[in-house]
Amino acid sequence: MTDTLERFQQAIVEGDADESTALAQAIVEEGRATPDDICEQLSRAMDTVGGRYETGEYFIPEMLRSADAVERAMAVLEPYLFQQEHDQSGIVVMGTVKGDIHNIGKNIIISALKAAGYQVHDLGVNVSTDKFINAVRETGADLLLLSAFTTSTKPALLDILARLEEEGLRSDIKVISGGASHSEKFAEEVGVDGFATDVKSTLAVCRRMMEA
Ligand code: B12
Repeated sequence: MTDTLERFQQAIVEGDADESTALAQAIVEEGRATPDDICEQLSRAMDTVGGRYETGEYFIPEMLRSADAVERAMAVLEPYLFQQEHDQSGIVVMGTVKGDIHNIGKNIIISALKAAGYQVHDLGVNVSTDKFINAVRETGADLLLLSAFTTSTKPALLDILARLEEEGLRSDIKVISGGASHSEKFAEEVGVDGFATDVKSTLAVCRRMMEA
């Protein structure tokens, strides 16, 4: 890992948005770190933050400061991380499910999908089942991507799948889920078509589902 990347990770853990943004600029100027390296460091930093929250060293305000440090840095990093391709790959509806307000991972996936040529409809966070169903119907989406970061979101995911079935939409769309605290077992229990853990695996599963 380069020294700049290491300091970048540290700035996020410390919730120093000025420093993380300046270091993001330095990373872009140096041009040495690969997009995968950067995404990995960013996730590691947030894992450290989550770990400190679990042990009682950090509280909500510290998590929010770190989230802000990522968001501001992402504004600088986005064009470097995700090079624009121009082909139309498919229509995606994406949002964080009801009861959940985490959005960093969702926003990163959306940037990557847009750069890969998908038309993405971002419904935001704490999205109700009705809003997902309406968006799927109105956009004629090929893929529905559901972010769920806390394990208590299981009923919300099950509700969305049940409603897709009830409304006769389930066979027309592939449903993919992901997010922190989300395991393959969890995804299987919910009954989605696909699951992924990071940018690379998400793009791969989307491509596979589009070809199916
Ligand atoms: C930052 C943070 C917050 C911030 C969120 C700010 C924001 N703007 O998003 C705030 C402070 C608001 C917050 C609140 C809470 N949080 Co919180 N939070 C985190 C933390 C530290 C980082 C999340 C993050 O941004 N990670 C970095 C990104 C890049 O990774 P990611 O989100 O996993 O996304 C990647 C992949 O998952 C994937 N992905 C994401 N979405 C999707 C979707 C699809 C379809 C696919 C295929 C892939 C995919 O790709 C992304 C890019 O690689 C995590 C710990 C952690 N290690 O993740 C806890 C964590 C998720 N939070 C947790 C908890 C408990 C809470 C609270 C309940 C705390 C409380 N007592 O109030 C509340 C819940 C609020 C709510 N109703 O949602 C727990 C969840 C535990 C569980 N098992 O359910 C965690 C795991 C912390 C912990 N270790 O205890 N949190």
